Amino acid sequence: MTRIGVVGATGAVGTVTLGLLTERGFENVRAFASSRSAGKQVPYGRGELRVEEADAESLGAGDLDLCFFSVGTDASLELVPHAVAGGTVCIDKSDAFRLTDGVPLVVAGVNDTALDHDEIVANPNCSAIQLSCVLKPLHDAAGLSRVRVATYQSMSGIGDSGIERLRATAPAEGDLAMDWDMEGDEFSEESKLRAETGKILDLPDLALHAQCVRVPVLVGHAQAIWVETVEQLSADAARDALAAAPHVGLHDLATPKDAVGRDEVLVGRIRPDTANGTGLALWSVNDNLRKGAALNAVQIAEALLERNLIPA
Ligand code: 2RA
Repeated sequence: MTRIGVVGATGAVGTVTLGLLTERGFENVRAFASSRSAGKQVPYGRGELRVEEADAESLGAGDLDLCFFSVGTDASLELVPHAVAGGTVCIDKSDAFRLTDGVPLVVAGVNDTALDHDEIVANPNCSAIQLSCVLKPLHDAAGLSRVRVATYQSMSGIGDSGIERLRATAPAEGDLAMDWDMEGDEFSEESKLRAETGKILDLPDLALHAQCVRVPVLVGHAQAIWVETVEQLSADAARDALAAAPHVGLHDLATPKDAVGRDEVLVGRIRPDTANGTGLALWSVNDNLRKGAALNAVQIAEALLERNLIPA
């Protein structure tokens, strides 16, 4: 039975990860978190797990086959190498290793073939997961030449602090925000979206421009997407390609609420781009805590199991 650790078990993504592992019947699961949360109990199945402190000793002990890390970049940089040294395959949800050469950056259903690794597998940024699920079938159908995307990202993308902040805000006081670090002319989120999507789709030179905004919504990221393709792609052909794609659901006029608790990336409003005779415009929404984070990580684990890269 696969011995699994969930590190960051008390946070928003860790909580969803535990729920998904319960639903899928994983039985040998341990919960880890920082010293602040060690000793707490978290629900698991019909019972509870006692949260253990995540440190070099506990994670490096060699008694875990697989570990999910839903902690920040610094904590991942510190802790993941200890787990790897103990022989544990680590699925890391921070951006610590995503662009590291040799570390697969995987969206289940999009580039599972990259899973040839037995140490670290990186889970992409929630926005890159959502976008890749939409772009992959379009690329397979007609070849992508240019992509523009405007994001509307929910407060849970920040983590627990974002959720608490929105809950404490009166509805009439909600505002847009741009809360990412600047990297030159862009937010780090915008350059991540280009670099990670390029790595996932194996299109390192993909021309992609992103404009990211935070919206006062609790869960569910939305994206307005404009694509140009090498070969002409009609809206009907794009709709057919998306309907056949894994982890994508067609849904016109979907709002973040429609996506909450759902596994698929919802896509609709597929239409010609009136500003560009050869392009298409689309709209997508996704539960950023599920396919955008925890669900994708659990699907990576299932793909590792299928490939016998971790013990069943
Ligand atoms: C955000 N993509 O929403 C990030 C979260 N991981 O800011």
